[in-house]
Amino acid sequence: TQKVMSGDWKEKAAVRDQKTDLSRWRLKNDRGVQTWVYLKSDEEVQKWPQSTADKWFLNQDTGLPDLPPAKTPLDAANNGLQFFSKLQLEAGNWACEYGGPMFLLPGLVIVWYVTNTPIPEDHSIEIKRYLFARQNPEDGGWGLHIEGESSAFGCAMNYTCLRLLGVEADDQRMVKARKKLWELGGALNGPHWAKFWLSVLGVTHWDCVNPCPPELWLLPDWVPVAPWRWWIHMRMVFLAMSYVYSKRWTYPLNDLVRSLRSELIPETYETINFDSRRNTIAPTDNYHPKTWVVRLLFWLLINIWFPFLRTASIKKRAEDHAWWLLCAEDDNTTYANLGPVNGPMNTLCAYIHGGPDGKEFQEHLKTLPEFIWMKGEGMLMNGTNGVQVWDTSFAILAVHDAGLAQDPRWKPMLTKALGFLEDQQVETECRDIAQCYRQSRKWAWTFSNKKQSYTVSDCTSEGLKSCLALQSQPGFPKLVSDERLKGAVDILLTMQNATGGCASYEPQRGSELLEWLNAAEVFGRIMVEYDYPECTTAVVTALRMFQQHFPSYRADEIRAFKARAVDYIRRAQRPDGSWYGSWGICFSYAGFFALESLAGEGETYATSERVRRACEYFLDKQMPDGGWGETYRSCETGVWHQHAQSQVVHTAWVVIALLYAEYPDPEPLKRGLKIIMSRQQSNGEWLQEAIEGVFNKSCMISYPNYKFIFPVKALGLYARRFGNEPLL
Ligand code: LAN
Repeated sequence: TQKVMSGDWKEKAAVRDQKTDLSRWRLKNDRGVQTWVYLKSDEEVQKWPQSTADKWFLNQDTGLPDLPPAKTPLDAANNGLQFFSKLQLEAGNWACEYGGPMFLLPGLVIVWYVTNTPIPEDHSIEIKRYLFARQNPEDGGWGLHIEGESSAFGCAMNYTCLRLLGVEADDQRMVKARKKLWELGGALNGPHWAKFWLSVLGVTHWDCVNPCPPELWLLPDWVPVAPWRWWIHMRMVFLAMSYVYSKRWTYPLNDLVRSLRSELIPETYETINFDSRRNTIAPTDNYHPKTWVVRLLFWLLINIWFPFLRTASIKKRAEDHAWWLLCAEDDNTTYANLGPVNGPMNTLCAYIHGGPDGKEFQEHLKTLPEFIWMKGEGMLMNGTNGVQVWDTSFAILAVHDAGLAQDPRWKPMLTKALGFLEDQQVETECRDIAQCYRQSRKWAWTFSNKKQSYTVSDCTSEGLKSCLALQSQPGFPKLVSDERLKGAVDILLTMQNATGGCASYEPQRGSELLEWLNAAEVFGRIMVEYDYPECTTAVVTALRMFQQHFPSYRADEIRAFKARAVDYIRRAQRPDGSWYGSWGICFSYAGFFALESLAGEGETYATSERVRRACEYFLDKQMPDGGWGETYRSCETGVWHQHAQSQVVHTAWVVIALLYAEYPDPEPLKRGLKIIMSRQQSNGEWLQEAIEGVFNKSCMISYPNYKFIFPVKALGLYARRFGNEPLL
């Protein structure tokens, strides 16, 4: 056991693990619909060679050549693009792993398992390899995300996932994980979502799951807590959950599940009072403790509503309506669904409703693989069905802002990227848009692809800016018509909150007091949409750019929108000069957005006390090596947490922030850029450092392309302002 504790256990066990032949994996990209394929025959391998991007995703040698060493910022930007351009896919977009969250794969695997769906062996092998690779070395557990400390949620779900894929309970790594889970009190100390999934599987009993009544969908729209007002991810997860919960559907008991009961719960199953465990939760998992309000509500539902008031006919009406909404979601997204949690859950709903041969269930099975990603350390589930539109727009704008769009080396790449955005602009409205509470989507851009079809304020904005920026320059084709550009602006003009700020998918529809009903425990700020400096800035800058080209289109509305939005940005600044970031880590991310908003109104270091405060905030945080680095704890706590090492991405963000602020002294920027340049590899690449993104305050998510996009932008913007003198 001494050895087992020393870390050696992991390597030893790994020797026994199977691994597929990484040279046989290919990313298939059908106009932005991405799936990984494992080629079984040598003939297929011959016919379909691995691309440079495939190799890079799989952590294989890309074979890309060494470049002349960069001396100036623009040398470094061009070297970076030399590498990054090779990662562009045939369809014109960029792709990458979008992992980080550690609660997604288990949902997928549980759904496959309980629906008796055969899991391809290559998938099973690689998922196991990934989960073991991501096991925390100290305690053998898993957290909410790859960098997080072990939690009951992470341990219970990923342990279960491995067992369903055939790992033995006496595998040393499982023994260690179990020990950690038991220390945390076992699966009954997990959050609501763990209890939900484990009750589906039959490891726990439905009585330990806090109520999810589909009846909420029958409430009239004016009711302040009606689900249509919730943040879209919460209401879509709740929709599927409420359907399954109402059915209390459970997989028929078998030996494996019986064994899991004793592995995951340190008590005798038969003696457990499950109802008394609805609110037991490990401290590691209790990021957002439930309020007395939501506890009281649950008590009333359990003790009064379900036993005495809920008639069979109400139950049926609620389930029928939930099913109708589920079908609308499937139709409107061609089964892609909003995200990686409701996707598998809707699959289960379809199975419960129509059985294994039902059309909906079969369609879901075909679509689920679009969430899967294959990388060097194994197979994982992405946070969306890809990053296609988002990363492609950001890439275009980085080259443009760096002043390199006219460089003949990058024109073909940019033209292809523009073609991709043209192809991915959403062309149609939803069916039954009002009844399924959807935001308008015609001429919007999404985060991933047109198939998923969800309007996002900033994705539409970055898409619009990319098209405007390229199409107005000589040498680029005009692919997106004026009418379509105006259509995107029409969408943006629907996105403003009463405060002036913009949210993510929709304007805020319910009171922030709804956060009192947040019952997910592991996440913060999830119940309604909020104002975000990032999203607001994206919209403001898109409207600004649009007005330069179309000064008379809805001019008054746009002017008023911008003024109110920038005013929100001013109000959102904290007294210390910072802005809290919700989608990237953390203050460095929101800061460069906010300062871009202000710069457009002429507020810079020279003219604005507010901007000077923001600059001082960042300069205070500069590390002795000249870089910047923030840890994900900033997002959790709302206070800057210095990273032990400076980070390329954070350094780029802060340099960009200071450039937007027109900070007069180039010295601190030079020191930052030197760090970025010194970390660049001889082939132009930058290597992966700490995780970059976040959602819901507590869960981190990877943006691997940011380490190319933002350094290029920072280096180029610097050269445009201070000249392209050698820095190294
Ligand atoms: C995303 C990814 C992109 C992100 C930005 C565009 C960066 C942001 O500016 C707006 C919000 C948005 C679209 C966003 C919202 C929440 C998502 C979809 C995610 C962070 C990716 C994963 C996350 C989703 C909620 C994960 C599933 C987890 C649940 C709690 C349902």
